[in-house]
Amino acid sequence: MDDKEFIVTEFIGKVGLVKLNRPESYNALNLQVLTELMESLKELDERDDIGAIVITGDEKAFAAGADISAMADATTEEIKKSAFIPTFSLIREIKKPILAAVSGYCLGGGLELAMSCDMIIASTKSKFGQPEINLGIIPGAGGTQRLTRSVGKVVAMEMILNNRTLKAEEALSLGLINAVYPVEEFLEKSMSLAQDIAARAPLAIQSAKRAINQAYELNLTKGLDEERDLFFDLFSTQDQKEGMKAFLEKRKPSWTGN
Ligand code: CO8
Repeated sequence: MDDKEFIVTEFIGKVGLVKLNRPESYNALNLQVLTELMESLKELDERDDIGAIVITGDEKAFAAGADISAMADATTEEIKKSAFIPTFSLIREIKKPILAAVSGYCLGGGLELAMSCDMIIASTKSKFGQPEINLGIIPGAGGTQRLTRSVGKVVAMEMILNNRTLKAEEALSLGLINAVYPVEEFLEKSMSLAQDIAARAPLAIQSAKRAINQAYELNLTKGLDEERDLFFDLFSTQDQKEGMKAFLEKRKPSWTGN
C-alpha cells in the first residue's frame, strides 16, 4: 500500500482516503496512476476494518483527464489493446461505497472517474467537463453514458459536443453531485459522510450499492427481482437480526458485518 508513486493512502477511522498525487500535471491519469489507484481500492475493499472509501486529488485538481501525452500517437489497434480502459473499469468491481471528493479541475477521464464513484462531494472551486471534443475524440470511459444518465440528454450534449463546463453549483442543481462546500471544508465533509456510511451495517450497505447500480444495467422487472433477492439474502445475516432487535429494544444496534 505504501510503495506507490502516484497514490497516497491514509486510514482515518473506518474510511480509506485515497489521494491522487501527480500535481505537476493536474493528476492526469496514465496507466501507472490507474493501476496504483485500482490496487489501492482493491486492498481497501478487502479490509474488514474499512467501511467506505474516499478518492480525492488536491484543491486545484481532482484529475484533468486521461494523460494526453500517453495516447497522442496511438493507433486504433494500439488504443484497443491498451490496458487503460480495462484498468479504469476495475472500479466497478469494488463492493464498498466510494465517494469522490472533488476540487478544481474534474475533466475528461477525471469526471469519468468521479462518476464511477458512488457519490460526489465538491468544493466551490470545482469545474466539471468532458473536453475530449477539443482533442478530436469523445469520452471513452463512460462519459457519454454516465453523464447523460446524471444530467440528462440536452446538458450532456452541450457538455460533450461543445465543451460546456459546469461550476459546482450548476453541477449540484443538475444532480451530478451530492453537495458543495467551501474549499477548506470539502474534504472534511466528504470524510464525515464516508464515516457515517462506514458505521452502518456493512452487508446491507454493499447490497444497497449493488442494487442501485443494477438500476443502470437492468430493466425495471429484472431490477426489482435483483433487489428482492438481495433483500431476502439479508435475512440470513446477524446484522439484520441485530438491527431489528435493537429497534424493538429501543437501543442502538451493534453491527458486526456478519
Ligand atoms: N494530460 C497530460 N497532461 C496534462 C493534462 C492531461 N489531461 N492536463 C494537464 N496536463 C499538464 C499540462 O501539459 C502541463 O504540463 P507542463 O507543465 O509539463 O506543460 C500541466 O499539466 C499544467 O497544465 P496547463 O499548463 O495546461 O495548466 P492551465 O492551468 O493553463 O490549464 C487545464 C489547466 C485547463 C486543466 C489544461 O491543462 C487542460 O485543458 N488540460 C487537458 C484537459 C483535457 O483535455 N482532458 C481530457 C483528456 S482526454 C480524456 O480524458 C479521455 C478519457 C478516455 C479514457 C479515460 C480513462 C481514464
